[in-house]
Amino acid sequence: MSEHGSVPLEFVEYGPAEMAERSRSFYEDMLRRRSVREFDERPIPRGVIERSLRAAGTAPSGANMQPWHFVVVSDPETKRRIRALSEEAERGFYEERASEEWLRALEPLGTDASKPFLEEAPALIVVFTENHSVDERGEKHKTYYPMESVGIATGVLITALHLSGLATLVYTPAPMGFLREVLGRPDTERPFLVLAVGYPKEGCTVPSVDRKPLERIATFVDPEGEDRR
Ligand code: IYR
Repeated sequence: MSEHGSVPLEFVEYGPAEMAERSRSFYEDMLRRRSVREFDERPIPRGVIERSLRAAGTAPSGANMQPWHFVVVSDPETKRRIRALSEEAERGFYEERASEEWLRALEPLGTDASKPFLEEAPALIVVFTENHSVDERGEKHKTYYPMESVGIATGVLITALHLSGLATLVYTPAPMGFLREVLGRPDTERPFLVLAVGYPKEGCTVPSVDRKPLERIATFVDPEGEDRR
């Protein structure tokens, strides 16, 4: 027995038919998730955001350090500042730093330096990575694999919001150090990305894109002669 204690695992096993149905239904739900760049200004339920953040906080993390912090911004003045500083960073990107190849890759998305969604979306969730975590006693601990951990937690967050009926956009201004100053976060944290959240604007359109087929995104190394299930 570990000196740190353990508890029985709560695990739900489904029969094969229910398992297949659950995975099919989840996949169909996820197929409808799209990055939305035009938001309705209607407010969104705070409880849904809080539960989605709790869900994100269940993500696995290096040495269980849970190296994430989420700042939920609905204050119009703070959103306005984030928009102004983001657009300034984007002008530098689109007019100077971006390579021709990068700009070509972005063409189908139709993006430019203008970021109205940062004010229109009722909430911006700014995700921070903790390079050090501070525990309840105020003691500092190094975190492990913080990027991987926060990436996984953000995936859970996006999924939770989508399945609750809200749209999101992952937004990464470059450089984004200003987010730490604007939101008063400590220097043990680094901004990871901004997640704009809300209802899509009426009549909203999204780029027509397709998803790579399974054969291109996955390889199965099966024993020879094994039946596929
Ligand atoms: N940050 C810029 C550029 C941009 C970069 C990638 I990679 C995208 O997938 C989309 C946009 C912008 O947001 O316009």
